Amino acid sequence: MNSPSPPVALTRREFMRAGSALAATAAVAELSGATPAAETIVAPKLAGARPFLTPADKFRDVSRGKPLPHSLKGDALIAARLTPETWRLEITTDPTPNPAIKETASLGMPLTLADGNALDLPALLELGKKHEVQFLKAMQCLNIPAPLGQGLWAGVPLREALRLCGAMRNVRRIYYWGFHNDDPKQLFQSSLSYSQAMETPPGELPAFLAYRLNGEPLSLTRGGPVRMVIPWAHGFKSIKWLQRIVVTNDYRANDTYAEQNNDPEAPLKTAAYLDNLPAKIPAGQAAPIGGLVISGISGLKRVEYSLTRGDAKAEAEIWTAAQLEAPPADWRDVLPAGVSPKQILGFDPQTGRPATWPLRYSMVSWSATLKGLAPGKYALSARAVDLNNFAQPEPRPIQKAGRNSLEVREFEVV
Ligand SMILES: Nc1nc2c(c(=O)[nH]1)N[C@H]1C(S)=C(S)[C@@H](COP(=O)(O)O)O[C@H]1N2
Ligand SMILES: [Mo]
Repeated sequence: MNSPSPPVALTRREFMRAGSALAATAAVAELSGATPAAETIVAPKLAGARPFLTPADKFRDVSRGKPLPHSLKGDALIAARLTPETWRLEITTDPTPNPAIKETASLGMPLTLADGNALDLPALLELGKKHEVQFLKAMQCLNIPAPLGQGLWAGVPLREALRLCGAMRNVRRIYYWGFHNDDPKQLFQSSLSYSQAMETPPGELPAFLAYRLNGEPLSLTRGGPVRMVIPWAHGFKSIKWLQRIVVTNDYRANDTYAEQNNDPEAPLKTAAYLDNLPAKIPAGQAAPIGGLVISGISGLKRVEYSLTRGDAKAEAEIWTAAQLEAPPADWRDVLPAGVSPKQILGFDPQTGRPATWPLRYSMVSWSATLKGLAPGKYALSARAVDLNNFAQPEPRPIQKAGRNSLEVREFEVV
């Protein structure tokens, strides 16, 4: 593998400036002495112009159900127990244990609607006073080649909720689902191993029951009142409108996603995504390019891009390091009011600085500027290189373990 020069970090302010794009483009064009083309071509909207935290209603939505749970209103919403007052979480043993497994799971104290001891929101918030965790996480679907959004999520680790149920025996996995119109066909279920739920490695982020996003109560649109969030996984493990957790001795992952040919244990991928480019770029003008990059389970070393002439298929790819968005100089500029980075997992609790950059399971922008391109057709691609020096789409070219193909954008310099 070639080793390009180390990436240069741009401050957020520089990114925002670059985001007000044409001005920057024009300035570079002026420096290079080129005559601006008569035809006005709008520069690509640069990634840095995106807010660091995606507003709750601006996430790309991936939801099943008819009617969609977040379209319910009034009495239907109350009947669905999806208001803060009516929300309940049941934690039980497997109602349909696999007959092939002789020992069945048991719980010291199941939490059920029937027994009147299901967990309600005030009890969960009370648990949060002692055990709350917060962290930044990008939501990304295993099957969609673009991040859905990034949030500051807050809630209670799943292990703390499970401890409410007393002694457990013969539990190897934990299944959970959300509201699905009481229709088995609409069930969207996911699962974790017992160890994944209970034993968070130091420095890692726990599976948790989220009740806040970006400093606000978790909205119905994003899966509130309470949603599961699995930091290291794709979106399908982060079940919205959470209502039921089941402990079982069935050792198999029975995620709904597994039935659709997806790898149910695939972790979030390190991957770069390219913003759209205009179809035509005037010769002599510098063209800003960029996109987003998610730091997945294998971490991120750098983002690289490659530009090839569209008419020269055999041309060797040359990969050039792009610039990564730097951590905000002042986190107060991007975090909800009153939240200090010292409280957020993944940051040093003393200094408030991120322990890694980008933070694992979060996303940042990357950018570069193309200059001096001769007229002709081009193809641009971008890739992430992880901390094992594996360049996308390695080490996992199996797309059903998480979409990780190289994106290509074609354009013409005129
Ligand atoms: N109850 C429920 N939870 C769900 C889903 C769903 O259809 N129903 N979709 C999952 C999938 S596949 C993804 S990618 C994420 C998307 O989260 P978002 O809509 O908040 O962006 O939610 C997950 N949680
Ligand atoms: Mo998804």
